[in-house]
Amino acid sequence: MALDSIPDQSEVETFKHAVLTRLRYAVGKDPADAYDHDWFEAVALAARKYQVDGWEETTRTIDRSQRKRVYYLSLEFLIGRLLIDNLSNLGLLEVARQALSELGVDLERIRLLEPDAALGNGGLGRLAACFMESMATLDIPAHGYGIRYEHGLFKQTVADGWQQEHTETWLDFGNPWEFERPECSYTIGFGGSVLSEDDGSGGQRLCWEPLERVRAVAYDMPIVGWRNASVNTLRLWRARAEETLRLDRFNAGDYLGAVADTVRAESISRVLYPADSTEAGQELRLRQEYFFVCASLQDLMQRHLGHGEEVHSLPRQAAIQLNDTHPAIAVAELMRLLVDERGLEWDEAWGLTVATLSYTNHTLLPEALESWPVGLMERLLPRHMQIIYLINAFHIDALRAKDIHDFDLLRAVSLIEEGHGRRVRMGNLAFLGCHSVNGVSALHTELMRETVFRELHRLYPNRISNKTNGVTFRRWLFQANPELTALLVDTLGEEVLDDPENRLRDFAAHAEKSSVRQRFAQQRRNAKERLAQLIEENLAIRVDPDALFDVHIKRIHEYKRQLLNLLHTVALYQDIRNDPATHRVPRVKIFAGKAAPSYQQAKLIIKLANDISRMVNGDPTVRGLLKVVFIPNYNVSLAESIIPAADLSEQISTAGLEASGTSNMKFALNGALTIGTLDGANVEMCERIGPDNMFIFGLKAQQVEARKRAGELSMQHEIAASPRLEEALIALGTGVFSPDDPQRYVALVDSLRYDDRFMVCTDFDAYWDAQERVEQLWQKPARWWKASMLNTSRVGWFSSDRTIREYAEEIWKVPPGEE
Ligand code: 26V
Repeated sequence: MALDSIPDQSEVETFKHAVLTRLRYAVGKDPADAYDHDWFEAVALAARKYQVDGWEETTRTIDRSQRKRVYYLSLEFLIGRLLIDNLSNLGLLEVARQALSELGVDLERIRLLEPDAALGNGGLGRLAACFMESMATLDIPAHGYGIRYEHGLFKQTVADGWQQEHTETWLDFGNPWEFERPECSYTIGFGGSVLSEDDGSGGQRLCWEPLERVRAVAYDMPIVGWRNASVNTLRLWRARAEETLRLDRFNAGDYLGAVADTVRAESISRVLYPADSTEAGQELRLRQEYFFVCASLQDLMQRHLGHGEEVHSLPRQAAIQLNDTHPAIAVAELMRLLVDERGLEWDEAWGLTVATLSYTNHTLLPEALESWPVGLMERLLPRHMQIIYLINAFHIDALRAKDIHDFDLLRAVSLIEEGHGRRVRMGNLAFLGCHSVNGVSALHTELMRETVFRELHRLYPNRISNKTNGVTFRRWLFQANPELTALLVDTLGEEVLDDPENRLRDFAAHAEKSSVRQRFAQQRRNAKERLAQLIEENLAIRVDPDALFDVHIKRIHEYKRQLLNLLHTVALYQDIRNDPATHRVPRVKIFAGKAAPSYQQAKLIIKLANDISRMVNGDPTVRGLLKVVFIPNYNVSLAESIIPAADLSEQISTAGLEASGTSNMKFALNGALTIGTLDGANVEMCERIGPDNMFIFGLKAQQVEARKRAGELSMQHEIAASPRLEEALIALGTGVFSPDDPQRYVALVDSLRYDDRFMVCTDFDAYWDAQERVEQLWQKPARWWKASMLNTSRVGWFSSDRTIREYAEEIWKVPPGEE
């Protein structure tokens, strides 16, 4: 069925009945008194019924077939809203729309009442959510495991230009998609000591006696694949105290003390860590990591053994993927389960562990690589620390046995970082304990081999492979952009919905037809009008939908170079002021993104965007030519509104630093042209889309490295050679955009002049020139729209279905089901 085809009336009646029954018996409301939110809940519960039917079937089929299962362990799942996702994958979208309209309810209105589930920070968490959907679509028996945070990523508001953080409360009205499973819970230990006990056959066995115990309770969310393929499970753990109320203390009048243990235990699943990882040095973060790993391994082991399998067949029946190093403690935990609890010999346990686990790396930035102080590990996870020492000793001994004595090499591959304060390197632990280690784009994988894992790669040359990221087209094209989807269906046939990876290619031929180009341009125009409306409602700023929408949306990080874009904005502003007559391309610069609460420089960048916005938008000389907006509270839903409305996608990280990027793919899929560096997946996008249909600029990764090696990098030379850049820096540094506090950007400008770790000044002129090329092409609409359509047509390969097929075949050895 096409997305907008006319639904069968009997299905509509059935759905209507399902909604009304749930409204009455689950929500407890009569249609006459129901609020919009009551309707939302009733519709979600009705949709859930269809999910559950498929869920039971999937579970039965997998149990019967004894197929190998995939376990995706991730501290983050950035899910977003699920109503349209679920209805659409169930093939019920139009049925629901019609049923509700016959009940006098507007699906468009109630869908906005669903909170945006933000159990993740950015790309890594969103990738996990796309993967879950693709695995269900491809009939791969998979479980996602994570934490059911009570509070997701903070809500961002902007007050006087500064980011403010507010607690996110997605569970306030309950979560209609989840099933609490109180019967499925496990004990998680912390602290205590390691005892040696008799193993019953004359030997000794080490046994961990934790001091503190917390319960992990399962909450399941069904994940339904496209066309109702499989329904898999996302199992999220909630921390509960073993004993919720200490009655003795309560009766003695100590009301706080009575619940103190509960508060401590339950804090583990209270809130998502908002830094992409720098400040995650806290003990609580390590507790979160171990908590969900321990619960997940117990759970999957119980399933494995429950099916009559024995422990030795684990790698044949289970593939466990570690999403970054956050779950890397799984290496030590699985060893502990096998050796201490099941009595296996070390070597055998090690073989099983390595064969079962695999690890994905998502960043090479040194400050983002996880390591834990040995002291903290010893206190919180004493047995794991011993196991890590043992792994390290066996590993180093094996190297010495191979006559490898090079001190620098041994130091580099050790699990323990010696220095001021010894630390456990989680990246090295994951590398050694997994049979497969992968990067997320070709360039990133190459850099993994050359930098962070250089020495380990020399020792294990077959371990690292590449799996370039992808995105689910169901959410990022069909749901986010129904109008473009309808155009694709009209021109390419319905098959495009089932096989966009291949079918989209045929859209290229249509790029030659002016009638199709016009329709393509029209759907963009409509999306831009809707975004303009959203901007006006939120910010009281009017933008012209005919202007070029130049969009930079992602987490705020220095390496992502929002500053480069802002400097361009300032230079463009000054250029227009100097000579408004020569400027012919009206532009709207659109920014959105959150800064980690403790990342001062990122917060200052947000303030700068807002300062520039206020100044530029209030200046009548540039009116009609330049507008700047910062849209607060970037999240999945906002991305779904912005991306279809973008003409230009900003992917301008310092080359070598963005592991992949995934919004780059979403933009191109929706036909935005990319202005970008040869970084992350941009490189592979360029190979497929063609350099004529993108605006590539700037230093390449190797050039960035060469410049860094050259040392003593003063930017004076670049700045002196670029009067435009100099002028922009002077304007910032002298308070032109911050008259209330002229000093505000002095330090920031100095860091660009004298340090410029991210090569903003170096790349400035090249970026300026690339932006000029953008304007030239924009002034030739036929060529612009052709390039835009070619983007949509040529990005099929960046589907997460393709990525998942590669993981399944090459890492997990799980064949996809019947598609
Ligand atoms: C963490 C940190 C923490 C310290 C400051 C700098 C910094 C920069 C990045 C990160 C991200 C950690 C992991 C992560 O989210 N990586 C993202 O993963 C995406 C999915 O593979 C990928 O597309 C993004 O390029 C990558 O940044």
